[in-house]
Amino acid sequence: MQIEDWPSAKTRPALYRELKQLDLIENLAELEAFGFTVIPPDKVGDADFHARVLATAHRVACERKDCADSNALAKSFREGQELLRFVLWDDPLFERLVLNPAALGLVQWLVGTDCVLSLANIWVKGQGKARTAIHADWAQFDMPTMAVETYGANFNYLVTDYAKEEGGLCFVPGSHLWRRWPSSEESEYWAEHAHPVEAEAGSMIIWGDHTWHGSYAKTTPGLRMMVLGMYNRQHMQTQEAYRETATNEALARNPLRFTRLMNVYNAMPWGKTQGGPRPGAPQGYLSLFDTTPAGEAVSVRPDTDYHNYDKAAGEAVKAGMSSAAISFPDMYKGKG
Ligand SMILES: O=C(O)CCC(=O)C(=O)O
Repeated sequence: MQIEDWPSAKTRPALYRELKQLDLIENLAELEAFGFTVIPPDKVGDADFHARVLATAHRVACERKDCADSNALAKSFREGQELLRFVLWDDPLFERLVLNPAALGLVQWLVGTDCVLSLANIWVKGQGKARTAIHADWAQFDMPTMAVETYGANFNYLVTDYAKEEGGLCFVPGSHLWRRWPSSEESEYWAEHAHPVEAEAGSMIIWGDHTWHGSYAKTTPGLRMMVLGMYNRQHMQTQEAYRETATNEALARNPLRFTRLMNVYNAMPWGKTQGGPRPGAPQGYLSLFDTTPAGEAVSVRPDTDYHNYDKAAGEAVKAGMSSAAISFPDMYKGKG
């Protein structure tokens, strides 16, 4: 059928058309049916891109762990695993990775076209018994029943090949429909019965925060390595401090979608003076294919004096609210 820009569907038609252009409709169906999907390397990037991610991930991990090379890294990770946190600013290649059209497109299907980046990590695991228990990424621990919508979504970019014996990721297919965390007994059961992902390096695995998953132990020598990106809905606290650490230079060299990922135009929190939308905020659907650097059109959040009441700004707010009723955006039209 013809996918039109139906206002009731907000930005979904535009996103759907681009996912179709990327030949990802089957992946989208897998996400809906089973709660996870694997994007093959050729839909993620070319050989040069994959070679650069491999080299960069190894370099950054070796630098963090003071290892001369990957052999030394593998030795230091025997019987261990670690998430190397907050790698986004360690190399501009990670900026490319979090904007990868295929991954970001499917993530946006799960958490909206205005989602923000929550974390970017390199996850390293060595040979041994280390594994991750079966869990869901739903992190609203005071809300044990999950909302219909996912609040978070992940990609794992595989730096090394994945299989059960390689210590790869595993899923409980269909569990995203149960909308609850596993009990400890269920987690124990599925630790031995979850489906292991078999995929080659350069693939990206995508799933939302409802899906039960974990990983197996790596019984073979060497390293299991991946780059993990997690995205959240805009109202949530991110796991890593992107809004606070993004620079104007980083915004300028990237397309507008990166500015939105950094959440620097979110008006909240307010102090005594109510903040409004800041001019220059990226509007509407932002294409997955846009690579035009944003330049000086955007900027990071200015320093704010939260304790000062700005009388003129207050008068403007008062004037804007002086009509008979305070109005709210129409939930069923326009952006979303
Ligand atoms: O690879 C693993 O051990 C688990 C990965 C995981 O839980 C995640 O990326 O959210």
